[in-house]
Amino acid sequence: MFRKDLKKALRFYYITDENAPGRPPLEQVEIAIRAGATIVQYRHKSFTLEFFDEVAAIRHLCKCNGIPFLVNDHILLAQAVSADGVHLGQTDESPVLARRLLGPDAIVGISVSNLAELARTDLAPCDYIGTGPVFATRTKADAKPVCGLGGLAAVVQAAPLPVVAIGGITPQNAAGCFRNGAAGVAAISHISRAENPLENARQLGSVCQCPPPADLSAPWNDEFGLLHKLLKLVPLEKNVAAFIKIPPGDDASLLNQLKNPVVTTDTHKEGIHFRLDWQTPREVGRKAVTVTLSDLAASYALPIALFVNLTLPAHVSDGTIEALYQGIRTALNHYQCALGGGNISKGCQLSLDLFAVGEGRDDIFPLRSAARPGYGLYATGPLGLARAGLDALTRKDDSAQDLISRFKLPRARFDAARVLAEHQVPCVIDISDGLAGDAGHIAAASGLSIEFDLSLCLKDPALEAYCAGRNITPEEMILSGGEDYELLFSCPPETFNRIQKFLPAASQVGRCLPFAGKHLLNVPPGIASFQHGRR
Ligand code: 3NM
Repeated sequence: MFRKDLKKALRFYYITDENAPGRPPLEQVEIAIRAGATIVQYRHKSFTLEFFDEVAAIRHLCKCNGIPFLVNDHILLAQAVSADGVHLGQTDESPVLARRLLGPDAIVGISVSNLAELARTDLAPCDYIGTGPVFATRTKADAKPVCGLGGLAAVVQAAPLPVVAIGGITPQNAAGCFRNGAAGVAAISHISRAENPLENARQLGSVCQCPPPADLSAPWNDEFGLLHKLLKLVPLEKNVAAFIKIPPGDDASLLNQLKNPVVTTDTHKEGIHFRLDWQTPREVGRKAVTVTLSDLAASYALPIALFVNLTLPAHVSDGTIEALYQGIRTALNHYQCALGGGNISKGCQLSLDLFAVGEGRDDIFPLRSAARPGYGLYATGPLGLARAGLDALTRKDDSAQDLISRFKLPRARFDAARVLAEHQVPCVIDISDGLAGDAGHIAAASGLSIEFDLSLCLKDPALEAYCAGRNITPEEMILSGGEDYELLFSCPPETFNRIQKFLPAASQVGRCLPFAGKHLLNVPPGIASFQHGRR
């Protein structure tokens, strides 16, 4: 992912020093990142597996801070720690092998100290060149003769790849390297062996014009401290405090008595339900809560309390976790739901397992099995928008922001649920699998056939415009998948006529018939319902 924007990433290049007295590589990298380093290379000439944890920790730190991490010499070590790439010397393993083993997205760097070496080097599998020593260095025992700014400029002019200057780099001579065409400067001892390494690193960062980050994002490690902090981030608002007798902080929280407790749970896993390269952590937190509470809306229950079980890989930073919780808080405040408690554990995949408790109604609890032949099938709002938004996201189409935000930030339709409940609509489901999928659940549970009729269905103009540009039909988007979280409901047509004035965006999407051999009728060929994990 860094390969595309490599030139920018090469600007302030820090290489670890295994021989810096009293300053281990992890500490060096922390300092370099604090000062604005844009890329880090782990270099350890006498590496053995006893240092594996050190490499993994540095790798995590770079990931938390969005900085590419490369390994010097060792292709397999780079692979083992999922590094972003390798840097190879002229006598190391070949760049061709590195490319083959690490894949097309890996960054592959190669050392080239002069024009003769450049002429001998196969640059096809490489992404950048390290040239040096530009100035005298004591850090590399077997360094080639100093090439000076002239030697650097010669390689820069002859090479088709960005060049990083290395060897004896200081803030005083770095500007000369940039003037001679270097894409970046790589430093070791000016930082690793300095009396005041942060100060030296900051000076170098300033010459590189690489601003330091607001703060270092450290990998999380204190489960209880973090939980405590997060619970504080979501204080019990006055309007929901009445739901909870003893708030979170003990082993469990004590809820006030509920007449009709309704309980639901939902899982949101990175890579399956959300992607942090598509959605911000705030958006992920907000959507996860909304989607979970939407099940309460579809049960005519009002939200009372939400419980959050977070699984966090070590590389997820405190900042990301806090942003997730800020999103959770936004949604909880919006739907007037209390945070009842939570748990945090380490795991390989970032995941939010949410449990919600709601208060159901005395008079009705809607069921998927309560549709009857003769009833109509209706949706509380326009459909297909979230599916089209997902389509736009995968195609990196930034012009469809309205649709993308329908995918990222759906609404739970408690407002519509209240209208349906007051009209005693017996059959409801929230649309999380697309119309075909969720209508299929109703048809199967009710033992009948549903005939789609999308000619009656309200079509959103943004969806129609998007589909026209993509040469697909809105019906495909409406039926074939997506997470609209509108409510799909079935009731007698007379009931719908009475409801419509309270829900002007509601429209008919089909009708219920006695079972006719198939649960879904009038489905255009090629429509498959979207299911998580089948992308
Ligand atoms: N490679 P310092 S010079 C690792 O010329 C390395 O290829 C070089 O360390 C090369 O910043 C060098 O302490 C050492 O001079 C650079």
